[in-house]
This record gives sequence, C-alpha cells and structure tokens, in this order.
Amino acid sequence: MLTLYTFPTPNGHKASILLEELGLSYKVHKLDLMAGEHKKPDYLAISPIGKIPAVVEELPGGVKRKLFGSGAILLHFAERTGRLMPQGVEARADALSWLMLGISDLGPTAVDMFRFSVRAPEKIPYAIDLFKGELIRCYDAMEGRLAEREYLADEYSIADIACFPFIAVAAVANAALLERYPNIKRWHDTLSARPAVQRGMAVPE
Ligand SMILES: N[C@@H](CCC(=O)N[C@@H](CS)C(=O)NCC(=O)O)C(=O)O
Repeated sequence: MLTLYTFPTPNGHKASILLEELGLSYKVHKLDLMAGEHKKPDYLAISPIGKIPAVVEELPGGVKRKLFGSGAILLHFAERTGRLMPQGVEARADALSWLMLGISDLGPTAVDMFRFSVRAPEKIPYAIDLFKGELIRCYDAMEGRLAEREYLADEYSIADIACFPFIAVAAVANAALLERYPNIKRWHDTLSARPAVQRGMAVPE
C-alpha cells in the first residue's frame, strides 16, 4: 500500500499527477498545514523537513519505504517503473535538466515570489523585483524550449510534471501570463487536457 501525504499545492500536485499517470493505487492522507500537522513528530519521521509531499510504501515484511520531496518522488517512481523518463543517455540527460529546472528553479522561485508579493507584511521592492526577474528567466527558458518541441524533454515526462502545477497556478493568478508565452500556453493546454493531470490536480479533495 502506498500513501501520499499531501495538501492542495503545486508541490503536492506533482506527486499526485505522477501517481495518476502511472496508474498506481494509493491512499491520500491530507495534512492540515494550517493546523501544523506537518510539524508533528509522526510526520517529521516521514519528512524530516516537515513539508509535503511525501510517500510511504508498505513493503512485504512490514518494511516501510519513505520518500519526501517532489523531486525524489518523481525520480524514484519514474526509475522504478521505467516510465515518464526518456531511456537513451542523451535524452535522459536533457530530461534531467528540465526536471531540475522545475524542482530547483521554477518551484522555489514561484513560492518566494508569492511570499514576498502576497504574504509579506511589508512589501520589499528589491525582493519582489528579484523573484519576478527569476520567474521570468524560468518562463523564458521554457518558452524557448517549447518553441522547438512539444514537451520539455523528447517525450512527455516527469520534467513536464515538475513544471506544470506551478505554471497552472500562475496562469490562474495572472490571466495575461499565457498570452505572453504562446508555446507555454500550448503545452499547458495539452497537459491540462490529460485525464491523469486533471485527476492529480484534484488531489486531495
Ligand atoms: N522541495 C520540496 C518543497 C516542498 C514544499 O515547499 N512544500 C510546501 C507546500 S507546497 C510545504 O509543505 N510547506 C509547509 C511549510 O513550509 O511549513 C518539494 O519539491 O517537494
């Protein structure tokens, strides 16, 4: 049995889209971040940093395999199933670069932009301009890439799944965004039409 610990945020949606795409059966444990459930000892034993998403897999013999962080979850299940990751060395190297853009550039930058432009009690123009500029670098890189090909890697892969939820949430917050990036829009619309993406974006209920 596989349990996904999550909350309706882009990082959580990466994991649920992945599990839906792979058709794996899983149980959803929604953590109440507002109530601080992610900081309780039981959950810190799964995700020592106290963030969602995390996955626990119960293996034969009572062994529990724990994974935390969207990047680890995406890579682990892609490697284990041999799916959602191009197989050739060159294509895989390419896919890894775009996977990591999603995990270590787009995601953290989008979160910091939200923190400084929406959450911060005091608006600091330097921080807002910095993260806006960093987000534009991510969007520009994706736009250039998607002008050349349908997906971020040679085929639909975990690189797309790593980036999609942050683009989807930005498109809702800023309706004009996708008008400025026609290739990201085309890619966003293609992914949005995938039934597994739709199911994953609806987790947890
Ligand atoms: N590097 C992690 C980041 C995960 C993350 O930031 N999760 C957020 C929700 S989107 C969270 O759990 N925040 C709670 C907190 O920071 O206390 C990943 O890629 O999964």
